Amino acid sequence: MQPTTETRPRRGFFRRASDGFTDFGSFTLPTWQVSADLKQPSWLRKPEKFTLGNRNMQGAALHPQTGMLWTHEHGPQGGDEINVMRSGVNYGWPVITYGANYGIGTKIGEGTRKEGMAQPIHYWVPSIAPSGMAFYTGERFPRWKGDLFVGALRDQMLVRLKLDGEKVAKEERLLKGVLGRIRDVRAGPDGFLYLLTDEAHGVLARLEPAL
Ligand SMILES: [Ca+2]
Repeated sequence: MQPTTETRPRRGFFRRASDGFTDFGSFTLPTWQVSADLKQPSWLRKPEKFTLGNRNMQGAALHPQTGMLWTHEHGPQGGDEINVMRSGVNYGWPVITYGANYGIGTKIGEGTRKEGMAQPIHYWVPSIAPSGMAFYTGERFPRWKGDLFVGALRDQMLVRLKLDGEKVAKEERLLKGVLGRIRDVRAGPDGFLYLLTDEAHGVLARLEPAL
């Protein structure tokens, strides 16, 4: 199976993100980072392979307290997800998903749940097209401390997720349609949030608290 040579990316073209057999949709580490005593299921035939069943990651950030790698990925038509990466875990694609086939909306795989495959800690139906991801640990927005921020392309907004451990306790949608397609979000060392838009005349915006 050969990866496509299509050079103009567009949502929905890359249908074979993972088929469970090739390296598409797996998350790999350089071999020097892999501990020899990691308990790995049989599908991890290659020592550098860390996870399976990831579809199309568009954002990642390390949790400021736990150090765990949090990621999000685009679903097909619905089913964008947030996951926490753990060695040896199968995150489901293309066997389970909350999305559907593009255009026709028919079912993909076997449904939304299966034993031995991880559920996302959060998902969006319909898709918001998440892009960029940052934990906020600054002092400028005291009520946002510890929250996870995710940009959105399709829905042109900034999503604030209030967390309770590895659960999403609350979702707030900010700046909808104000700046455009938000490609990246970062928390600056100055405590402000910075947003990058994906537009012909894109902007780098600094989010400051109102006085
Ligand atoms: Ca999944």
